[in-house]
Amino acid sequence: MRATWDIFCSVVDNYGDIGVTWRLARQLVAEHGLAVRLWVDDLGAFVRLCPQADAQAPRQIQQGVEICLWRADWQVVESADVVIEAFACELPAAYIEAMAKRKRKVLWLNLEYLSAEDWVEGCHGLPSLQSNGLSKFFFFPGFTAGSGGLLRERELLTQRRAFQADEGMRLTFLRGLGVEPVAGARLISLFAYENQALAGWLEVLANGGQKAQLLVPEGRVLSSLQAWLGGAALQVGDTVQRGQLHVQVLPFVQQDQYDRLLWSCDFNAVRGEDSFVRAQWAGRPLLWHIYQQADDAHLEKLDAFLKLYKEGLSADAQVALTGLWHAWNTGGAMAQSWNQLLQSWPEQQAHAETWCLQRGSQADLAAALVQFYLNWL
Ligand code: TRH
Repeated sequence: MRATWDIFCSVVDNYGDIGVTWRLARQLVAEHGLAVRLWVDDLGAFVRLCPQADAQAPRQIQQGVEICLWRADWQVVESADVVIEAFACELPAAYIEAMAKRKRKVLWLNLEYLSAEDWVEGCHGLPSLQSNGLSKFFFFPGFTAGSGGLLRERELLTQRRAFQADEGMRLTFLRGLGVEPVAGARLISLFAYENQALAGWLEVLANGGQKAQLLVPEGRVLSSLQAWLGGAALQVGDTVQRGQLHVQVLPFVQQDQYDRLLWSCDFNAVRGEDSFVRAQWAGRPLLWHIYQQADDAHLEKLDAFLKLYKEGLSADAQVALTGLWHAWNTGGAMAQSWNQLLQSWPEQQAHAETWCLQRGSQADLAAALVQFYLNWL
């Protein structure tokens, strides 16, 4: 009998929680043949990622995954063989009871947030004994072999390479989004939170030596873009030009389409967790707007990633990258480090591909979870 998996997702804010769990659930079904239920407490957020879904349905099947509304008034259900609480969300007490009572033992995992910090390897896979006698294991995604790895579908890098090698495919895709590439322009995607550093970057792009075409999916950064541009509120489909800079507002697309957008661009500004990983799989230079935490804890996470990512870059390229990422995440001045980055552009491009290939040679997160379960049995 195939193993059953329950994934619990509480949507805190934004799309990272549901983005990660939806991607994981689909992969467990498609590549590992598992029976997966995804419990989500905010179907509205889910519908944004999966527009064909029904925001009212308590249960529905989408791409082989059973999507279940996680209601506050929990109705007792039998627990699965493997239970994942994503990002330390709190499971319903009655469900935990059902796990403890189940004849066949249950693997209980807490899937943590992604971090490149050193301590991750030491904590990955550790059990914690709960008061009801069950053990909960901490599963840490990460960038190194000693971590739980990164979400990466089996054919992703092959598909990405085929797409990038075929200019026709790229053009068809972009035109499908209503984007007509501007001749000679550097194509940039922008997905970020509200960001004070944006104005400085837009300024340097507008006054740059090369044209830049900025594609901005609908979302929080539009308010910062709007502030710089002035004028009427931005809408999907709007295009604006300032000097060398051409800006276009795109719709929020499905995850697979967003991947293709990242693959199509020369440079990707991404945020949070999932888009950050997807930009790495695009094999193109990137800029990360990290999710802000109390006491600036996120800046340590940012530096931990930079420390790993910078390995193998020349000193100048490292300085440019660090300067740019710090400015972006602290509301600093972007112009100098952007211009420095342009000076090391071919190196940054080659490095992004190398980084992607290195990470791509490690086990992916879904496979690592399945292996963890098999070892535990
Ligand atoms: O939305 P986010 O800011 O999510 C964040 C982070 O995960 C953060 O760590 C977490 O603490 C917080 O949520 C609660 O960024 P992220 O992780 O990139 O998730 C966005 C998802 O949206 C991702 O799966 C990609 C997807 N996406 C689309 O499907 N279409 C689009 O057009 C765009 C721009 C994104």
